[in-house]
Amino acid sequence: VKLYSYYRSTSSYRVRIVLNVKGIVYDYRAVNLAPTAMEQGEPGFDLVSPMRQIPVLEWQESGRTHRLTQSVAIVELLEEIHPEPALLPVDPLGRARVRQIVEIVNSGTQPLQNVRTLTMVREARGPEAASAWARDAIERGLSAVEVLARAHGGDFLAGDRLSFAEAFAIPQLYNARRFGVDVTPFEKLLEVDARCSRMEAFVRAHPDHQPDATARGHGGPP
Ligand SMILES: N[C@@H](CCC(=O)N[C@@H](CS)C(=O)NCC(=O)O)C(=O)O
Repeated sequence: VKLYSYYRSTSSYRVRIVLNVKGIVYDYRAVNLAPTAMEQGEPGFDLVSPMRQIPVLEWQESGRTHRLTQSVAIVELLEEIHPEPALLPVDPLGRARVRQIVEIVNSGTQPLQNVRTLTMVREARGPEAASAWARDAIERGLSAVEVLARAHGGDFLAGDRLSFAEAFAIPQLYNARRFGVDVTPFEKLLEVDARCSRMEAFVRAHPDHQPDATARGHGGPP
């Protein structure tokens, strides 16, 4: 299995966490999304990923190359093929509560603060407005996750078991810090983040520990 990834791409970070939790060994294929490189725009990359985005999971089966994009689709496939350890509860409402957090991050937060959106806001309104826009989107999303985690969480965000909720919310919390969001009100999230940061699967998936991480990349947003 090969994962097209960029060290601080939060959507890739989600998939790295799930691959690690499930013990699936993968090859890391770096795609440099930095504004100076923009490798996602290279000719032919649309054949790998029609949206020219990462993550992309690639594998060989019966002599054919298969590829899948979209982190939600990828992790759902991994859950079905490698059911253990399970990252969705067995009861339907429990599963829906996990997916509720997944969607708050996946469709309600990350698209509002991705490179494309922020470039457009920056061009229309300037760099400070773009940073404020990103912080606002992240604060709104993580506040909702916090409310739900306080209501339904336990040792983890959607109960007492690790689930996709952490695979999505922890990378978004990483981005919150990167964009200078005050994360101190997110007490439940921080508690779960501390628990996850002691798990090897999360440590190995962290942006700082990817082969393409650079000292240059440890600063603020591009
Ligand atoms: N919904 C997609 C989002 C993918 C996405 O936004 N990827 C970003 C990195 S986190 C990307 O490739 N950005 C480059 C670009 O849009 O040009 C997923 O969950 O996989």
